[in-house]
Amino acid sequence: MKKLVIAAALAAAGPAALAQEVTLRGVSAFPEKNFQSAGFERFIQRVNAECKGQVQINYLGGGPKVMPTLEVGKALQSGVIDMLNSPGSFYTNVFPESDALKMGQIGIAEQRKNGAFAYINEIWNKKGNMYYLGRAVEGTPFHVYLTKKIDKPELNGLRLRSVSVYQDFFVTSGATPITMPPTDVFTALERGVVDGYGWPITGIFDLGWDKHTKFRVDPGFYNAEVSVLVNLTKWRSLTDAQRGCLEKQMAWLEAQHAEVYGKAVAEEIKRQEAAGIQVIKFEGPQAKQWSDRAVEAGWAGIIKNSPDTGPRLRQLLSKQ
Ligand code: 173
Repeated sequence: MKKLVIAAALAAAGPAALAQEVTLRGVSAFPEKNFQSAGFERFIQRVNAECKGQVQINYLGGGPKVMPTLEVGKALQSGVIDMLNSPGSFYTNVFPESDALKMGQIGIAEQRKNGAFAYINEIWNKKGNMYYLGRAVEGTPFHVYLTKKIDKPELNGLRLRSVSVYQDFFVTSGATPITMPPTDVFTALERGVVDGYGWPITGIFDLGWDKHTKFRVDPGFYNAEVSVLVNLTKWRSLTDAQRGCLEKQMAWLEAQHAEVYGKAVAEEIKRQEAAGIQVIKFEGPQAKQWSDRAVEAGWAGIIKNSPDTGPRLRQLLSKQ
């Protein structure tokens, strides 16, 4: 009798109600609990609380402990994992314009309104088999951090830890970029293999780099981007209700960005100062030269590698 009642109730509710709870395997490209993983980790907690019975995320952890940093995009594209927290700069080996997300002069809320978000998804779907679910870090500019002093906005003769984010800007400024994932930077600094590195304003304490950092160059440039992506095949296999629940929790996360990251930037600036990191601050025309060069070099690189999508990405991600 009981069985019959349940069967009738399910039949009445339609096929969606019969869908099983789905568990997604999620990975962060950054080590667990690092600044750049924290937004994603809050999102996971929220999904696992709010989407019970529909969809859950099994967090496999983050950083090279789980998989090589610069292989995360391939793992998502092929479906080895279902969900990824990563900047576009870590998966340019899937499609090079992934790096363009760092150039956003408008926030994710605006990108969702002006067509940028839809265009990003068109590219990410087609070239990466990825669904771009939303942004996990924004509002934190990148900076150059150094072990040696510079007195003009040039980087001649310096060897700097890099990834694609900084590549064109560093080369145009005269530096020699040395590509390495975040978890190799400490040893490279310790051994004097590099004279500095690129990194956002937030997070240098997570991996102990403050111990080997003497200077930060201001102003910062770009807008550090870390986003949550879902394997597209997996995304399409979910029900509307499951997708809707994930979208809803992402909206919840993004709504906190202004407050969370505004506060974090202010705190990190103070913490760097307290740690004795000196600021090399370019002002006036020198600051403009530095910032303009970053933007021009950044877009030139993206448009050269992706002439089909680069110009439209530039238009959609720039302040009008
Ligand atoms: O490794 C990096 O410097 C990088 O690409 C990045 C991007 C976003 C946030 C932090 C680091």
